[in-house]
Amino acid sequence: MSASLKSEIRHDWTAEEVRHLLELPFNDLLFQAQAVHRAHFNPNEVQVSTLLSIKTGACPEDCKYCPQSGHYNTGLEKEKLLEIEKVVGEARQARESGATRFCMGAAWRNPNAKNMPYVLEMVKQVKDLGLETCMTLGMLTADQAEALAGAGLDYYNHNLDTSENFYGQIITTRTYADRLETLQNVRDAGMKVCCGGILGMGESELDRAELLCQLANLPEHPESIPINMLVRVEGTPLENEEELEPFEFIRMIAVARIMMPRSHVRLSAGRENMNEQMQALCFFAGANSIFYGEKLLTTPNPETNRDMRLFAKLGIRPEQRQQCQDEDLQEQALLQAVEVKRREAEMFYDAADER
Ligand code: SAM
Ligand code: DTB
Ligand code: SF4
Repeated sequence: MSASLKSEIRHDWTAEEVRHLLELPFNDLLFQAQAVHRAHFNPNEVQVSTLLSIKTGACPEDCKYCPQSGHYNTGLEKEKLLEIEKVVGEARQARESGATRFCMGAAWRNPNAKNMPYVLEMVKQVKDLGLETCMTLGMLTADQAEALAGAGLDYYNHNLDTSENFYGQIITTRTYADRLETLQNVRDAGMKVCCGGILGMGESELDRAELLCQLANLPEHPESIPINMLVRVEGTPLENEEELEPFEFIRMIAVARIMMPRSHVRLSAGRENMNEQMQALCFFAGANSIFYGEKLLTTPNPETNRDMRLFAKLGIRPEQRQQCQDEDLQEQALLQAVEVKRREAEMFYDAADER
């Protein structure tokens, strides 16, 4: 792979350039994305994260896509903040199934002073299991970000979701600037940033190009970029939104890969409605992370056995986490467990089971 492909990290993208990439002939775009991907990553490895909703429903924000907003009646049963032991138990199970990162999400506008000690303790105990930790709790002050970093939180997820222009049509209870401020607080506290968006909310191609520009023109590229396909949930204002053309989704993955070559691009929500061929094309376009586990936060995700079967069919292995040497032994045990699961999936591979 040429050195120039490997070294180009840019923060000066224009929407016109991004639209040009989005509109390339499909094969040219995928070829370019795969070349960039191979210059930076092992193309046969995918990082696996598991999600848990630690506080479900009754959110004061009005995000039109979200089943957890208290503004809409989606029939979701709201829950209080989960107990620490319950969260740690779920994290242990996720580790045993082969996840390397555990992401905890709360339906909050922001965490309050009463909640903070609990979430900090969750971070410490989940980290002690040898997992990478990620949280998504809404807006953070600089002090809250510092406290989470101090507890050992590796990643903070806070999505820009769409372009600045389209944002006001999706959310009215906070601004794009609020979002950017939290991202800055997370960076200043020294945590890794997980930030991406949702496609299929009725946005234009220009909105999608502008979202990618916003992400790539941040002072540092987010280490993790979740690209979510809208999960259309009954009761939300977007329940009847027209489905996004699947090739447009794959194109966005490919362009994200080209623009942010060292970041993990996550094929995020929406996999439940994607067939295996579509997911394989997303991996070819440069997606190298997934949410793994039968539930996202409140909506279904593919069964773990199905994912392992897909990995086996594609010759993909779960990526090892980056770590220091004294964690190697724990990691080896974990990888062995994943390999056993993968072999089992291979043995029980059912050629008729195609979706
Ligand atoms: N309340 C926090 C926040 O909004 O930052 C954290 C939880 S929120 C559920 C995390 C992300 O999930 C949102 O930013 C959005 O990108 C994604 N999300 C929520 N509902 C979704 C849906 N129906 N389809 C796809 N992605 C969704
Ligand atoms: C992200 O970008 N997607 C995840 C995670 N970050 C927190 C959440 C997807 C939620 C999908 C709808 C639900 O299950 O409630
Ligand atoms: Fe609340 Fe987050 Fe859902 Fe918006 S996306 S309603 S902030 S849980």
